Amino acid sequence: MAAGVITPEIQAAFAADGVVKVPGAVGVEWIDRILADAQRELEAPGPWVTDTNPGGSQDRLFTTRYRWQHEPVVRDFVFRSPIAAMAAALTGSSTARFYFDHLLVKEPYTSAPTPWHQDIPYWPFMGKQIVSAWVAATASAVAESSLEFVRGSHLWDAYYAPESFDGQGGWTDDFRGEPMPDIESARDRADCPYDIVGFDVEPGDAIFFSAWTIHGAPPNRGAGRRVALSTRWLGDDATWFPHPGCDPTVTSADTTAVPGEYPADDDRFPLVHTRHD
Ligand SMILES: O=C(O)CCC(=O)C(=O)O
Repeated sequence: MAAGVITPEIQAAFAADGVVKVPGAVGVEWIDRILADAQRELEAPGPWVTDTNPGGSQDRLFTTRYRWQHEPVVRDFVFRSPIAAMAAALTGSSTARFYFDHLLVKEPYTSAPTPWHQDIPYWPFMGKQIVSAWVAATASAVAESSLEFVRGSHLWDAYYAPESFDGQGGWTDDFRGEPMPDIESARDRADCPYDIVGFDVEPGDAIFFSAWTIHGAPPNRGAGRRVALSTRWLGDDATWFPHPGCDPTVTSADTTAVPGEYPADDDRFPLVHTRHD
C-alpha cells in the first residue's frame, strides 16, 4: 500500500520540519506522461498561467494550474497515483481531498528564483493538515532550481503576504499582511536565524511540505529543463476560508463550501483518499 512507505519516522520528520523528501514516490510511467504534458502546455498554454518569457527556451519560469478537470494526465495522476494516500499519512489525516494541480517548469539558465513564500496565504483554506506534493519529473540539484525550505517554519504561526511568482511584486493588490522576511539576504550571514534545507531530486521523487512551510527555489543555473508537478491536498482539519487577495481561481461562487466549515464539495474538491484502518 502506497501510504505504507510513510513510516512513523518519516511522519515525525514531517511534523518537526514541515517538509520531507520521499525518494521514488511515483513510478517512471507517470514521469513520461508529465513530461509530455509539460511540453504540450509550453506550446499551447491554458488560462491560469504565469510565464516570465513566453515562447523562450531559456530563462523562463512557466507555471500553469487548475487543469485536473479537463487534462487526462493530471486527472489520472490525482486519482490513481499514490500521492493522495501519502499526503494524508504524513499529516495523520484520515482523508485527502484534492485542491489543485500546479505544473512548474524552469527552462535552462532561468535567472528568476521562485520567491520565498508560504502557500497557505494564497489559498482560501485554513488548517494544519494541508500539504503539497512536489513531484520531480526531471533530475535537479538545488543549483538547478530544486526546492529549498526554512525548516520548522510551519510552526512559527506566521501568515505572510503572498507575492507574485513572476517577480512583479504583490500577488493581488488587496491582500494586507506582514511581508515575508528577507531570507535570501540573511542566508549567508553567520547569525542567519533560518535553518535552510534544500533537496536534490531524481525523477519520481516527491517533496511533501506543509502549506505553512516557507519555501522557494533558486534560479536554474543548469543546462536542463526543470519540470515538477505540484499537487495540493486538504486533510480532515481543512476549512473553507475565502479572504481578500487569495487565489482567484476558486471563489465562493464556484463551490458549495461554507466559510469556517470543512469543504465537503465533491465536485470542486474531490475526496481522493480515505484511510481504511
Ligand atoms: O517549483 C517551484 O519553483 C516552486 C514550487 C512551489 O512553490 C510549490 O509547489 O508550492
